[in-house]
Amino acid sequence: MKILCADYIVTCNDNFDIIKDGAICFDNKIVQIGKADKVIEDNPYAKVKKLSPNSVIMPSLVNTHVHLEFSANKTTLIYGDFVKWLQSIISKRDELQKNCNDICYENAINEMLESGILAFGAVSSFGDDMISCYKAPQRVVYFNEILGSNADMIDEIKSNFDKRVQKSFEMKSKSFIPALSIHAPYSTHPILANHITKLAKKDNLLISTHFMESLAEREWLDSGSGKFKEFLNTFNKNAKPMYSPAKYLDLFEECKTIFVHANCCTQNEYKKISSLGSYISHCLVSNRLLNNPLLNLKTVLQNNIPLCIGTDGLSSNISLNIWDELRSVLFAHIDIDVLTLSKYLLNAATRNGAYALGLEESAYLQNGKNADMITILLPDHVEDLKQLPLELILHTKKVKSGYINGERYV
Ligand code: MCF
Ligand code: FE
Repeated sequence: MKILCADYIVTCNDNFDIIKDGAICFDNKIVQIGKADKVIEDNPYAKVKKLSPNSVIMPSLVNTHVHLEFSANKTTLIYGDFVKWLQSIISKRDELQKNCNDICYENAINEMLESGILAFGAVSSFGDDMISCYKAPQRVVYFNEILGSNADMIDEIKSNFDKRVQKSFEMKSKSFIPALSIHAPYSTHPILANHITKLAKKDNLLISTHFMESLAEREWLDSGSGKFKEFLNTFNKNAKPMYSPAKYLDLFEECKTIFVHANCCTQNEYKKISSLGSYISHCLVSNRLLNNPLLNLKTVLQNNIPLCIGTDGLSSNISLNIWDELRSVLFAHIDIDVLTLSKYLLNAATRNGAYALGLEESAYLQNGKNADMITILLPDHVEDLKQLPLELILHTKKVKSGYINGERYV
């Protein structure tokens, strides 16, 4: 057993307790957490490590939405317009896919690891990233993605998808958890979407889906018009929306779902997302680059929808470091008090993300939970503990160490 002592422990538990001069005693689970003197006294045989002054211990960070397969993108894709970006990813995806080799995947996974992301949800379009995700030190929820609207292609898409899912199940382990993704309502035929929800219910699998990300998607699903009409007409002259937004949401009844983006929802849609017990993954930098509206956080809060954080892929971000994302989120939502928002965001990036990915045992720091945690060194002393969440978001770039199941990986 080991004991780590730090000036501050941010537990992210139900009360958001912060322990000053605290310690955690752990093996693969947390054995005891509390004031350092007491923890050391109660566990005389444990090996004690005192972290440098101004250190913080907190739960592992969770990136609930990333696409590793597009990690080779730097300046290839077109930003500034969602539909133009979609067109560019369709025309460039082969090139991007070819340019992301094992080292490219490893770099992306490492960037996340060094920032303290010890669990992530990866959406995989082709299965190329499966082995890298399997080998990653982090806990990975691997969302096999399905998409396609052409009725003639359904059998082929399904059989290709089923093979990928099966492969991911062969690799299933404690830290590699297969799951499913329906790309979006504008891109996925109801037969394919139903295939996924049926499978999810049968095997109790998580689902991730992009939903209501752009005004173009809103207009298309509401009235079959707008930029999406022009775009989808290039594939099918008679393209029509395949769902109303309400019908799409109905698909997820009895499923454990993460709605990614959800920044263009109506009040009724937020109510429905809330009643489904689903999560919203907020990918703010991606939304900004693709010129999509800012998520209304107050409305999400009012509807009691748990928010989690996603970086999205390097296809619509410049960084997979979750602290970069958190700083952007903090600076963008100017309608919420900065201290309140900082606390809310730490919860979103830790416990909510863990719950969203089905990793309840790693959600926060408490006796009996997994010893999944990170340590951070702040540049100076923080007098008022109310400031601590904000200071963490402002100053952290890389973590000092990261433990998964009590084993050190950073
Ligand atoms: O979250 C962003 C924007 N919204 C939709 N899709 C994606 C995002 N990042 C990557 N994607 C992928 C998606 O998984 O882009 C492709 C899909 O494979 C677009 S559809 C050909
Ligand atoms: Fe995405």
